[in-house]
Amino acid sequence: MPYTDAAAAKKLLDARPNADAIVTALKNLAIETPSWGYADTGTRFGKFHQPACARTMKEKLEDAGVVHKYAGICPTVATHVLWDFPNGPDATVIDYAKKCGIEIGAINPNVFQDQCYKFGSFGNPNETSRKQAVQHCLDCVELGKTMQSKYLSLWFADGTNYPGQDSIRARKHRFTEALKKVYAAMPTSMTMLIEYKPFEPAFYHTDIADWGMAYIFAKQAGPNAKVLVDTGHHYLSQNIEQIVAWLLDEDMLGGFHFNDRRYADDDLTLGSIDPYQIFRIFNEIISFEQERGKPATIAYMVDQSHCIKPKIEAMLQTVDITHQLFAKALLVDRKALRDAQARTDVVGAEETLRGAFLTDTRPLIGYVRQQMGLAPDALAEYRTSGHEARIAKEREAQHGSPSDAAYA
Ligand code: PSV
Ligand code: MN
Repeated sequence: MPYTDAAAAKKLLDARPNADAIVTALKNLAIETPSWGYADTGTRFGKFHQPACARTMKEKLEDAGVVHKYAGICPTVATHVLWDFPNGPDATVIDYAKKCGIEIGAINPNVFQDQCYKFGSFGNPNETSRKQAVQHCLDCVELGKTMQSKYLSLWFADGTNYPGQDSIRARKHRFTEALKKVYAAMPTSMTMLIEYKPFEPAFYHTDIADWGMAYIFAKQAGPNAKVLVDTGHHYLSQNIEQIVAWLLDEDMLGGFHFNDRRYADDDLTLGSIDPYQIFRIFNEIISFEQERGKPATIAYMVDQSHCIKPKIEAMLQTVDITHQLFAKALLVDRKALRDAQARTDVVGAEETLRGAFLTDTRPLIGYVRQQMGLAPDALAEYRTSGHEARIAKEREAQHGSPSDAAYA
């Protein structure tokens, strides 16, 4: 069993001069899971209901707590305000989260669902709509204060669907003005994350289409505003690790929304399609951190809502894959890489990276997890626990079949 292969873990670590630092980094990795990843979701064509899915905020917190209990590295849960607090702010959430062994992470305002956002939120030509969007974000800052959240995570569905529909520059100016207003209300303990996306739901232009636009808005807002990279929000073949390297170098990388995709923003499990891409992203981060001699402040968050995989299992699988890929990047022989680069030994440099990527890090993950007092293989442990069947039964008894339930 790879996760319990102690000899393989020892061999991996013995070969590294920085073995202790590798183990510490693996223990300290923190991955935030999304509340919306526990609720029933689907595609725009329909939903396939799961009896074990979370119907209420309490159940979402319970599920995030279970993921943290098994994974050991998911101490926070991101909240999507309108989906989680449909009746307005609820201060009891913070205590219930604690009871579940977790804390509230990023606060995600929702300025895309209301009818008034048909033509946008911060970019909308209609002042009333813009005001409503700004007010909602200001309310989210207040909610964040109550929840002791460190992040206000902003994503906008804004854009236009047809050429000529609106002035691209006027929309840019409206955005700057609104972002500044929200930023001004944030406490200094809070970081504003600005997410970009090249298309969807707007299909001619998106107001924050790429990292450069997010960077400019963040710079205009203030020093505690950074760029959020959602791995699914890029055109196919885009070099995401280069974006990450540049943002790190400019001290503008705030966080990630992790997911994988085959075509567009597909919400697939991280690393299920292209694990080498995620490895290369982590490689840039670890290379930066090791050169600086200290960790970068990056919010690692999952943004996946699975429609056919069981939610908790999918989240545990995601976190395990992330841990493994992070470990692979930690195993890169930095000196060998630097030397090969200095010699312009292209093959040698690439083989150094590939060697680390091809290493089976499951024994190392198992070893670290056991040191943390956890079972070596989180997913296997969960799958044999009977938890999924238990909550399915309990939740159906409480709420009825998911197809009849009112989703909160
Ligand atoms: C939009 O596609 C996005 O990536 C944003 O982060 C949203 O907040 C999230 O998905 C949930 O819909
Ligand atoms: Mn996202």
